[in-house]
Amino acid sequence: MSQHDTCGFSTLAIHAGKIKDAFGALTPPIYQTSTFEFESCQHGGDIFAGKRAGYAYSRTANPTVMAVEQKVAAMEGGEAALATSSGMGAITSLIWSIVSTGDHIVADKTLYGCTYEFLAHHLRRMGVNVDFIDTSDENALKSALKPETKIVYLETPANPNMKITDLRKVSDFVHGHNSAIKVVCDNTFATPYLQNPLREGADAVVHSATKYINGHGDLLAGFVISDAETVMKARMVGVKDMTGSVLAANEAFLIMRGLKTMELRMERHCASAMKIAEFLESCPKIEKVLYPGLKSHVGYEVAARQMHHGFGGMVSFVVSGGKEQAAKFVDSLELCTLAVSLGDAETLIEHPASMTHSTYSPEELADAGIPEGLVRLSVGLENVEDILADLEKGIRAI
Ligand code: LCS
Repeated sequence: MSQHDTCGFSTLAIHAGKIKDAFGALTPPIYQTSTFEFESCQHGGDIFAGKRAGYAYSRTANPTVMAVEQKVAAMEGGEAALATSSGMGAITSLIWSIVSTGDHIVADKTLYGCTYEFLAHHLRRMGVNVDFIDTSDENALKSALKPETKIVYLETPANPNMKITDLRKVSDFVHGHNSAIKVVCDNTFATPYLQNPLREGADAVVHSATKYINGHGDLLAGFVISDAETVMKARMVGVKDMTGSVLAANEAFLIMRGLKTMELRMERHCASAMKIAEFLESCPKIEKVLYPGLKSHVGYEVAARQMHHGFGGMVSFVVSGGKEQAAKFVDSLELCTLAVSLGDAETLIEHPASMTHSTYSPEELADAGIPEGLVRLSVGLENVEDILADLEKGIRAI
């Protein structure tokens, strides 16, 4: 048993992947270098051939980036991790390294808007067939799987309507059908603190580390976590040759700095989000509150089982009166910042239908369960009473 199997989350977030340098530096050195000097032609050739360990060029590996990769792999319970320069870099680098023309992907209908755009338009343009279904519906899953299916792709909780999918059930069903199909879960909303899809049977996890993993709204990054072979392909085919979505050493340093407080941050995000969800549920002008920690959420029981320690910091709600009233609500707020992105110290609020999910047509939005009046709140780390007071302004405005 390795140390990582016995340590608590915050211990891993602080200590895993530690770099031991010549000076005993407490924090990881930033290896701000594009390339690495070889001792001889033989030495360089051996590194390129994979015959010996070592660094050659920072598009494939860099010590600071490697440190954050090891940390995140340990936090997710995966064999290996690949860091990328954005969440979209992680998603596209993984998928490009798996599929070819003629292959098939089954994806959930409710996804982050750019993931949907990539799958629905650009991958299809390249001859990869993609079917969008409700992956929590076993019959839909059963009829969607084909001999050419390579990936089943989903988010839970899903952006932006917090739909919950039972990862264990989907993974067992898909692997029972064909063990070669990779179940890929975007774990951005849940974070590795609250949910570990690999432990629920998924094959690969992707993250937008721009969000909670970094947690400070000051950079873009992504991760792929999986078995060593899948990660190696995502690195050597996906990033090295296809997307070039390389994470910079300085960003890796900042992510490690952010991770030291991840457990503390998530506890506060979860506690405040629960209070805010309960408050919104008590407001007659709010048609529906979508938060998996509420007993009224259809996914509550599954979420309570597969998400440990809490239900996350994202709360979505439907304002009565549709888009016009939703806009009035959002525009009347002062503390909550009107901005896309999520997982930061600042509470952020946005209107998915016109912003993050504007890549969906009105019909696709309806089919994916994203109403025009839906507002998405990323509950920040401010004093919760101040956030509640601001939201009361929104309620008064509608
Ligand atoms: N996956 C999910 C679930 C996301 O929410 C996002 C970005 C991505 C992947 C892509 O990550 P990025 O390339 O931006 O690091 N979500 C955003 C959002 O909801 N608002 O702004 C970005």
